[in-house]
Amino acid sequence: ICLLKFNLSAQTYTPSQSNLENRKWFSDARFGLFIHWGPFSIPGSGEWVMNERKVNVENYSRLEKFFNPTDFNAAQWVSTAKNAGMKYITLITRHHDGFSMWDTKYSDFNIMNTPYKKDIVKMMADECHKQGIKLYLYYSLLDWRREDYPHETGKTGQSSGRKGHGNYASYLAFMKNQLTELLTNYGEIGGIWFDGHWDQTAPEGAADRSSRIDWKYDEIYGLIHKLQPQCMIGNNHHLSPFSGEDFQMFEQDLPGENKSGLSFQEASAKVPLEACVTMNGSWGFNLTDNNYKSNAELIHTLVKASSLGANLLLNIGPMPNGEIQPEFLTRLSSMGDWLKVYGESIYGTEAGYQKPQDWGCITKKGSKIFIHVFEAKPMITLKDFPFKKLKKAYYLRDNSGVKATLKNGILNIPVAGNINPNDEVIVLETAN
Ligand code: FHN
Repeated sequence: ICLLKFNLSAQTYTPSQSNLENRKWFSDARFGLFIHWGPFSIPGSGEWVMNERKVNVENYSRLEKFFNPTDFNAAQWVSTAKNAGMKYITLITRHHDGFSMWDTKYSDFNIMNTPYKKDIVKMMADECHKQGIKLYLYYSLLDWRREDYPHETGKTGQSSGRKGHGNYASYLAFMKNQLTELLTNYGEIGGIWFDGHWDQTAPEGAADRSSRIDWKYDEIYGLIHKLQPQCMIGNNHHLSPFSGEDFQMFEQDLPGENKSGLSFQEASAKVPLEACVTMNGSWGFNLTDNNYKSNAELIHTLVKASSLGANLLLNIGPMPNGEIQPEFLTRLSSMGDWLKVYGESIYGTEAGYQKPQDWGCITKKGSKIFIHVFEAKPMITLKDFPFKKLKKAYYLRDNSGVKATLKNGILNIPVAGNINPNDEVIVLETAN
C-alpha cells in the first residue's frame, strides 16, 4: 500500500514554473562551492570522526562547548566563492552527527548552545542574498545521535551508544519541522541537498538498492515544494532520480565515471546534473590530508563537467576557527582567474557532442563550439562534426585566428606553440 501510495503521489509531481526557471539558472551557473563545516571540524579528522573513532553521543556532545569560530566571516566566504567564479553555495546545515548550524527549536545540539551563539545559516543566507549568490542547503537524512532514527551506521554498541531502535514517524516529524524552519526563516533557498539515503540500502552497486525504510519522500518533497516552489530538491542516494527531485548529483565522479565506487547510476536526461568533488581527499577539515589536486586538475574537472552537461560543486572544509586554509584559497582564486578570461566557454553552455578525450573536451552555446585543449597537439581531428560550415575559428583568450579546416564532416584544428596549461579554448563559429 505504501509503495502504491508513493507511486501515485509521485506521478503527480509537476515542477512549478519558478522551479523550472531555477533549474535553468542552476544549469547555466555551472560552478558552486560546497562547505563541510561544523563541530566535526574540531578534531581535524574529517566529518565522519564520530562514527570512525566510535565516539558515543555523550562524549561527542562535548564538541559543542569548543565550537567557537571567532574568525568566521560570512562576507569573506561569500566573496571568496564569487571571486572563484562560483554562482552558488551549498552549506552543511546538519550533517550525520546531528549538529544543527542554525537556531532551531527542534534540537538542543545546535549553534546557539555553543560559545559562539550566532546562527551560521542566517549569517550565510543574509550575506548570500546581499552579494547575489544563491544558497543551497545540505541536510542529512542519516543521524548518529537521535534515538528515533532507524540506525545503520552509528548503531547501538558501535559508536553512538544509543539504545533506541528508531521510530521513523517521530524522526520524519522532526525533519519536517527543521526543514520548515530552514525554508521559512532564511529567505529564498536555491535547493535542498539531501544525503544519507544510502545508509539504509544494500551496498553500492548491489542489484537491489531499494531502501530498508520508507522515507516518505512524497511528504518531505511535497512540503519543500509547497513552502518554496522554486526550491530544487536533490538527493545523494547514488541512484537515478526519484520523482519529485529536481537535480541529480554524482559524488567524487563526473557523470558516466565510477572511480569512487559510488556512481553506478546513469545520468538523467531530464534534470540538471551536478558533480561534487573534494580539493584534497576530505570533505571536512583534515589535518593529515595533503593530497591536493593541482589548479590544472581542478580546472579540467570543471571543464569536463561542463562538457558532460553537469555543474561542479567544489568542496572546502574550513578550519574550526572559521578560516579557510590557504591551499583551498589559492586554488579557488586561480580558478577564478581562469574563468575571468574563459568563462564564456563554461557558463550557460551545454554538453559537447563528444565525451571528453585525451586532448581535452567540448562545450557548446548555440552555434558556437568551444574546443578545450589541455595539451598542445600538432593537430586535433574531430570526426562527424555536427555543423556543415565553419565560419570562424579563434582563440578565446585574445581572438587571434586559428587555421582550422572542415571537410566532409572532419574538422582539423592545429594547436601548436604555447597554450595555457590550465586549458586553452578555441572558439568555432559554425552554421548549417
Ligand atoms: O557521508 C557523506 C560525506 O560525509 C559527505 O557529506 C558526502 C558529500 O557528498 N556525502 C556522504 C557520502 O556519500
